[in-house]
Amino acid sequence: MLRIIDSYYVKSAVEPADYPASAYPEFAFAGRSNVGKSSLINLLTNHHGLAKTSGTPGKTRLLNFFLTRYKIDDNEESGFLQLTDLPGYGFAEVSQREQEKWRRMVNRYFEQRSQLKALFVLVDIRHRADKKDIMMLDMLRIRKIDHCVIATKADKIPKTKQKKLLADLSKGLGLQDVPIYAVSSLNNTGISQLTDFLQSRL
Ligand SMILES: Nc1nc2c(ncn2[C@@H]2O[C@H](COP(=O)(O)OP(=O)(O)O)[C@@H](O)[C@H]2O)c(=O)[nH]1
Ligand SMILES: [Mg+2]
Repeated sequence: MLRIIDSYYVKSAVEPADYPASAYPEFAFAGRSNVGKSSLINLLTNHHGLAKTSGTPGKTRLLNFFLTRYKIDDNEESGFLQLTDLPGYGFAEVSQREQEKWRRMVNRYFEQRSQLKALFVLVDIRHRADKKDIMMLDMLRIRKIDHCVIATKADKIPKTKQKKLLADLSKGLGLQDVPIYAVSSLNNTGISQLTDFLQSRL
């Protein structure tokens, strides 16, 4: 099992020229504002407060880069990987111009970040498949960027109902061979599915 044993915030950037130069395998987190991206990064890195979590929506408008060191238990293997917190999307009050800025920033990141291995697309397990998430997934499909979907806040739904909700979400989002996992950052459940996914893409 892969475990992240060290992590730190490197920098925030908008322009490719300002991205960190390191070429370690990189994984990015995308999703609506407030879906739980920062909480998940904190849990995954076991580093409380690494990515800021807040109830205030839409505050992060930058790409936030984190460097981490991982260890793989079974074989003493260790190495570095980068995690990137993408700016959240989907707030109604955000202007057309802001949305266009977001799209340009993220498209450039997908185009230029050659060390990008895969994306985690986060959706709230309680919500139906959403236009903005489908748009995000379309961007990934078109660019052939590997990804999985994480249904967050699974603690809000009884275990017995999760399977059906995941199947509905998968269908609604048009996932074909893309896995979807239920995760709770609050209760620390489902995280091993994420670390297994990461490990398989290193
Ligand atoms: N119940 C529950 N709340 C969560 C979970 N993950 C995040 N939250 C809450 O959702 C809000 C937004 O989380 P945050 O990580 O900042 O979302 P971000 O905007 O996507 O980075 C915060 O109030 C978190 O405490 C979870 O797994 N379960
Ligand atoms: Mg955040």
